[in-house]
Amino acid sequence: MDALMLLGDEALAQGALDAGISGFFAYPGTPSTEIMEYVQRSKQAEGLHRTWSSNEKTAMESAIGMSYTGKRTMVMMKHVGLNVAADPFMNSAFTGAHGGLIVTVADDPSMHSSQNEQDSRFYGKFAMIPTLEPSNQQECYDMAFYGFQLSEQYRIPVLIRLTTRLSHSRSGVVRREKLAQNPLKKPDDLFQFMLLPAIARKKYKHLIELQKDFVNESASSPFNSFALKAKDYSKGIICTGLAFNYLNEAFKGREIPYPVVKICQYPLPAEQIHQLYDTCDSLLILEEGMPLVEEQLKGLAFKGQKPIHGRLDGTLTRDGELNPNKVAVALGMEDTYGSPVPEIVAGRPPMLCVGCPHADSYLALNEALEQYGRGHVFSDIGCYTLGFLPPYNAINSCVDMGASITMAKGAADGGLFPAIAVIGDSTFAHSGLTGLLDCVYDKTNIVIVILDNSTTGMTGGQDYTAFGKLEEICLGLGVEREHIRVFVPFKKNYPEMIQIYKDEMAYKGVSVIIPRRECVQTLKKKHKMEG
Ligand SMILES: Cc1ncc(C[n+]2csc(CCOP(=O)(O)OP(=O)(O)O)c2C)c(N)n1
Ligand code: SF4
Repeated sequence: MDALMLLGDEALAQGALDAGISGFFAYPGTPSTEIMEYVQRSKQAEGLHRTWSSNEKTAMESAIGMSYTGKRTMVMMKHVGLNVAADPFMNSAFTGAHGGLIVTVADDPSMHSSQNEQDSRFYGKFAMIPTLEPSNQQECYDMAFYGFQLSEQYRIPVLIRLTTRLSHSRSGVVRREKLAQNPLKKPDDLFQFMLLPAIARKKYKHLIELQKDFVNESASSPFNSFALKAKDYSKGIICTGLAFNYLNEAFKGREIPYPVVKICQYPLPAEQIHQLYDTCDSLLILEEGMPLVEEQLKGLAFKGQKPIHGRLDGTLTRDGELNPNKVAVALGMEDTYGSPVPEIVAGRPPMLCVGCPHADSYLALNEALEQYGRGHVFSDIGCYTLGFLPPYNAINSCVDMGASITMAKGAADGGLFPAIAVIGDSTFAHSGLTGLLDCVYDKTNIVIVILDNSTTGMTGGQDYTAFGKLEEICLGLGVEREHIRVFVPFKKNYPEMIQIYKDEMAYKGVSVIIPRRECVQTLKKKHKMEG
């Protein structure tokens, strides 16, 4: 079969395409975005579902719906997206799958572009479903085949957890024989997706019964390995996902003197871990992300008789991603970290692009708010979050997608005046609509600024579902027509923009202001494509 040089994200996408998938559902978010972008570029994917969803919850539910039809499907998101999709995700462990259902979540340890560094393996454990964690790009590809097979065999969703370095690094991937798509076939059991309490209780018992099968699958998984015979038993090593690569890098010729258990499929294969514990003087746990395995081992079972080293005792940093150097130091080897960055190298904080429309929207807003001082603007997540930094210093919060409107509402309910929410157009489509409806229902005294740059700028310029419909949506949700104001954010328009901000602050009710001008980066891309 032919080989391709692929990012981890792309390898998983190509694996799913070759494994007979019928549809992808996703909302963009680093480091998962490239999965859908690859599928959207792929000729092989023509005719499959591959457009962006409004948010991760709608994407997850659509994937459950496609699984209902017997077809194979995958839903993709970044780690915090799984919080948004948590309700259908957790319940999908109860409904189970019909057609193969893979939930792919890309985590971002070290928070290169995220609000937190939560570890999605905990969600896999929480939902009690099989979880796969590739250690290289080939495994990303192969796990798509294996994940669908496991999902269809046990009628259960399978979680695949990626991390930034693997998602965004490239390696050769050998392809397999392609599988055909599944035909349309409704579930044999028409109660399968019906979670009324009486049915859900039975489903929970079934899920509990499946756990021993999932452990057995982990014990015989092609992605787990148990090298229990070794030269030196002073240390036994358990490593998960990408950490396996770092471990191999630490030893010349990949000759590791210690016994090694490689875990890329969960739940944990308990028996093999017990064997490792019994034969070694101590354990070292190398896992990318939070100490999920280490915490389980340090639980009651082993009563701490032998030392277990990892992130919890400071052998490795408690937070942040691993790297070959951190792993080598944890193994007692020399610290080969490069020399410190010289002082002459200045830090370069991220900035809005020159000519960004958000810059003008903020500068005019600052002027309109001058008499009130700082502390009135609740923002959200997107390029416009950079309005926090100088020279704008324009916003005061960024918590999770959609929180701008609802936090400003809560603050207005608490008596803050003026209460301003600033939200991007894609973020508004993702999770701003229901917050706006709350404001309309309560006649909240609030000004909501929807920054319309015609794209999802922060993640590289994807389409979004409310494009071209913002005014109609606001009208439909009950905002009065005369309090939906649109302007073009340009320096020459500042007097008009400031006046509009002031007028709407003076109005005691719900106002929506839409500064509308395209992102200069997407505009550049368009011009380039047009030649
Ligand atoms: C729940 C969740 N999903 C996805 C993301 C990744 N993400 C951050 S901001 C953003 C959207 C930004 O687009 P928009 O609101 O249009 O603002 P812009 O960047 O274009 O200014 C996305 C997808 C996230 N942080 N949280
Ligand atoms: S990518 Fe677009 S929206 Fe983001 S900072 Fe640059 S111009 Fe502004």
